[in-house]
Amino acid sequence: MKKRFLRIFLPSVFAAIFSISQVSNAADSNEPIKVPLKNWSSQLVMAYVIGGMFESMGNTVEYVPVDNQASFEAVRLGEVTLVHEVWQSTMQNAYYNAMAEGGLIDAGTHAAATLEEMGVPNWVIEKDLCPGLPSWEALKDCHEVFATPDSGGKGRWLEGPQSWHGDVMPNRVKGLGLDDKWEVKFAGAAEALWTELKAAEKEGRGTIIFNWSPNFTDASGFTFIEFPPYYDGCRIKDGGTLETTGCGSPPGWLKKGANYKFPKTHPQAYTAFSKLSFTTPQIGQMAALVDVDGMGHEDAGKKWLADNEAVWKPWTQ
Ligand code: TMO
Repeated sequence: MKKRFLRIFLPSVFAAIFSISQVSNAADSNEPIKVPLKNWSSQLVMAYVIGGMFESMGNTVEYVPVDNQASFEAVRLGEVTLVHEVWQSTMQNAYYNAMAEGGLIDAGTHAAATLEEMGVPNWVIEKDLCPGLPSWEALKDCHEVFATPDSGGKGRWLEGPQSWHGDVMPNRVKGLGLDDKWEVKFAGAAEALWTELKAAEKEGRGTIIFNWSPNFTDASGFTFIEFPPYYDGCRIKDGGTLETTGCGSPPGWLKKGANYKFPKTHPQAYTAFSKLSFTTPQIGQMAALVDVDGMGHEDAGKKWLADNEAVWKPWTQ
């Protein structure tokens, strides 16, 4: 009697419970979702934004510091679950290599388009410190305005950390025939670029730095220099020559990627991550909370979530 009761009634009891609460979706695993922490502000704040979004859905999150270029292999191997800011111009090779090796999947594209390029704060143009900017050709005649005590009379071309792009900028300066007038210096970290922006403005001298968009400087006023257009193979490391390596940076997309198991182990979180898409102003705001307002990355992520529920809540439902 008892057995028969269980056999006949239990399945219908379960069916009733599930249909009443409409829990027809598969539940996420209790295993933590591993979110990478890298070394620039928007990536770090967005890590806490996405982690907080997963937590609001009942998931656990673990934050894992990773080297940017190594992070794509780490996703492939499942050491981190996802990457949320894949910049086409500097990361697509590592991203597609990890995909071709098997284990990293494309998890969609943000609304924001990207550019990583040398440029000047707008006041350099407004004060006409280098007539002809933003065309690169203007740099032939105004290097003195950009000289610093450490640049030996040449203009200082402040590139990001060398680990970001290797020899791309020294090669570009040579390729454009600017190497007798310009000296490439590498910043130790992203923060050194923002320190330089502030110092140059205070001293009223010209400055040229490597920068990117989306970033907090979209709102504060920054103009990218227009170089000869990029094409596949123009750079020396891609088979180009001194004649072609003067090319600028390519505009690009901003993608997401995930370990191939993520949709299966955490279908709800993966669905939200796949839907998630940030715009240029949203990513700029995330960076500004840290680089303009001086907040810590984690607090900035919490603030952004609190201020923007209407943006992210729909992705989790
Ligand atoms: C770290 N960056 C946004 C320049 O690729």
